[in-house]
Amino acid sequence: MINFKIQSVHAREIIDCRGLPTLEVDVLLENNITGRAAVPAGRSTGTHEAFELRDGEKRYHGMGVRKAIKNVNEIISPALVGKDATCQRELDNIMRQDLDNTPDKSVLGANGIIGVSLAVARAGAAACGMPLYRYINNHAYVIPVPLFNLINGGKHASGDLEIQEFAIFPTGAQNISHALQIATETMDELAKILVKKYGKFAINYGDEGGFVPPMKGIKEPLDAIVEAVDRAGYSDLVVYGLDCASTHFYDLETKLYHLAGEKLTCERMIAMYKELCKTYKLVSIEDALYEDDFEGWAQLTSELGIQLVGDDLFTTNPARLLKGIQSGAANALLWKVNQIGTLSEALDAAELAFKNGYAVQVSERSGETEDDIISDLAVALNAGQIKTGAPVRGERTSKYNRLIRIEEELGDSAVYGDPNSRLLRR
Ligand code: 2PG
Ligand code: MG
Repeated sequence: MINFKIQSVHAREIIDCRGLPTLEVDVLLENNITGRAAVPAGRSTGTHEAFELRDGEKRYHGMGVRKAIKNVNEIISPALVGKDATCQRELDNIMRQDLDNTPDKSVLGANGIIGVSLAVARAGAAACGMPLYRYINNHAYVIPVPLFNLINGGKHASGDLEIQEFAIFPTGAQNISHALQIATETMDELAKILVKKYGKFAINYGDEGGFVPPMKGIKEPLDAIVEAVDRAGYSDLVVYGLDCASTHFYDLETKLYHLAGEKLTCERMIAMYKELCKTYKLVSIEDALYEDDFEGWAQLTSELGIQLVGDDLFTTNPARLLKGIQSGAANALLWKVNQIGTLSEALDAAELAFKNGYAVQVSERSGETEDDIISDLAVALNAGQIKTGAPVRGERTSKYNRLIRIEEELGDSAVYGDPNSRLLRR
């Protein structure tokens, strides 16, 4: 009889890719098996995300997470000791309902809770002798198409671009290794184009490993990326995506978007996106409009006909997603586990999305660690798409390299990309 009982839960403070503190959690079972997970952090966060508890003290300029750690070690741990690690939902419910009991997990801190939730999943999988993707879904087989973010703007970069992410989707690649080859060769070509046109500082990296050239607007970066793809010889295999993170250039008082020197209404934003879709092979736009403008989103969704992903709009929250479904806002969910704070709730959000014909794009945060858990989760969901930055820097490559291993493990049963996705139809 296998013993799945939790012996201890222990959190420690580590640092993320921006040099900011975050939590790493170890869940130790009585059979000496450990599950470990590290917690990512956003920078262009949505207002409706679960509460991230920071110390607000002198050390690390207020960004320490010792209070969240204390909550894990002194409140969550005693409540979970002796419980079965494979009862994920039960354990998540103990944390969110019995111990925290706020809608945004503001008593204990969602950063602590999600760390425990993910470490519990890893411990359960390890105790069952299974890879995490298989433990979560016995029918997991889809290797996600990566959305490689090659030019960084918005809050992820110290440049002038308001749009946060300019990305390529190698939808025509044969497998994940081929997708990575396409992305890195394209990045190489892009570097040459940027250095030639803007000088050597143009290829400094932003938060997600993409370049930060001194460009403006939307077309200038898109043109450079399209040219790079062309020079690399992959025009037939690549389509394009944006994360506009538009809430962060939206003026709440005037209700106007401040973009590339202009002040745009919602209608003009939609018209602009339509124009862009005529010029570029754009298949996916994330956070094209303000996070609370469900009406504008519904209009956008009915007019555009491409994948429209809700990130700050939904914050992986089943209640907000339901509102979106009912109002016809967006047709895809950006899926970030730490936005909601437990794995079970995040899985509920994904299920709700799929049931209603919404796509799910699994995503990293701009503040990541080397933890590669989202790769397993993306495969577990058969989501067909993952967004985890440029194919450089350890906190991004850890995810891509994990996908290579999973694809190898799945062998002939692996399928690259979801054949039913609207991404592959354009
Ligand atoms: C986003 C994310 C990840 P952040 O907006 O989609 O790319 O950024 O983690 O800063 O919220
Ligand atoms: Mg986003």
